[in-house]
Amino acid sequence: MAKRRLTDQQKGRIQAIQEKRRQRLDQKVSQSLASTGDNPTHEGRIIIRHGATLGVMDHLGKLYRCQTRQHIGHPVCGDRVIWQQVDEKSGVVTALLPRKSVLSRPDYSGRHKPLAANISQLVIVLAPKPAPSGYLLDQYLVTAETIQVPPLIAVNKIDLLEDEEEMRFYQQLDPYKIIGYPVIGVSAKAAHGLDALIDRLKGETSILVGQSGVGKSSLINALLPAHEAETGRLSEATGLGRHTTSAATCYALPQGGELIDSPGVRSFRLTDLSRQELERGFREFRPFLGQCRFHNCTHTHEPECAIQAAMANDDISALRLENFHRLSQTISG
Ligand SMILES: Nc1nc2c(ncn2[C@@H]2O[C@H](COP(=O)(O)OP(=O)(O)OP(=O)(O)O)[C@@H](O)[C@H]2O)c(=O)[nH]1
Ligand SMILES: [Mg+2]
Ligand SMILES: [Zn+2]
Repeated sequence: MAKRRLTDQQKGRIQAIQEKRRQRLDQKVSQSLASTGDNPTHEGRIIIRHGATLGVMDHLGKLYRCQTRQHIGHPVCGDRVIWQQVDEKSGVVTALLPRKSVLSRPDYSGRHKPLAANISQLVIVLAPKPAPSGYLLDQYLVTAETIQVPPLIAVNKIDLLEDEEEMRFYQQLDPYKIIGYPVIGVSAKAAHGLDALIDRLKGETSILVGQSGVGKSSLINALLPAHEAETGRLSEATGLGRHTTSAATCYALPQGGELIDSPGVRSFRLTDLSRQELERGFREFRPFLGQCRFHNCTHTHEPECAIQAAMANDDISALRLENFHRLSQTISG
């Protein structure tokens, strides 16, 4: 008991010290926001964003805790920026460079907020446990199609499945494989299938997305033996503590490529999407779009519906069409 209390006390003290240090750093950076005028500018990469604080990496791989000027937009993990050094550990971001892609996610109010930028691959992580939830996979795939970032479906925790269960799990994904989405099986715990995953990550900036608990951070751990050291370095540079899973965080892979860990979701709504975008987000619908008798066909009950006909012809799976209908009820456009 006594020992436990002491530990809690120590923890509190450490937290207080960290908080003070954070405040001092913030103060210094705020003061310097006004006074970096002539400091040399550098190009850098946002590795993590936490509130208003950014972890910026310079071209040598050194991390700086930065704040950002108000007017430049909302830099996020993966963004390329221009920044000015304030002191040996901190700086100010002064410009956001153009993005190749951006992945957004609705916040609690339903407004889309950027989560990561300049990604070239969306790795959707599924697992037998927690079981895949409804049409979350379809939502991610629609997102990938809309932002034009190719997806990869990664089934993690295959160590939990016996042969037959494994087969059944993959069978659920057959409709996705048929329409061209790559599916791979891995186990972060048993270090299984990691080479195939690494092959697909090489040369890409990939983000791991999926339900909370499917093992995104565990995969990062398995792929990055130096991960612990890296998070330590990150927390030191940003003063954000060791647990960075609450924010998207970018890691460099030893084999080449970058991997972004992102906080898990339970579900999200594609509120910002138009009906047309949703239709195009189901890639196998595309050859049939515009061919229904009615231009505003909902593909449910209308006569001469090309989508319904394609389903009857096995060109569109009943499951995907059902998920489309469920999703079309959630969008505003
Ligand atoms: N059996 C098994 N368990 C795993 C595997 N990968 C991860 N886990 C376990 O699953 C749990 C969740 O793993 P995390 O890596 O924290 O999951 P996450 O997706 O990062 O979760 P959030 O950060 O909440 O989004 C942990 O208890 C892991 O030990 C795996 O391949 N096999
Ligand atoms: Mg995590
Ligand atoms: Zn139709």
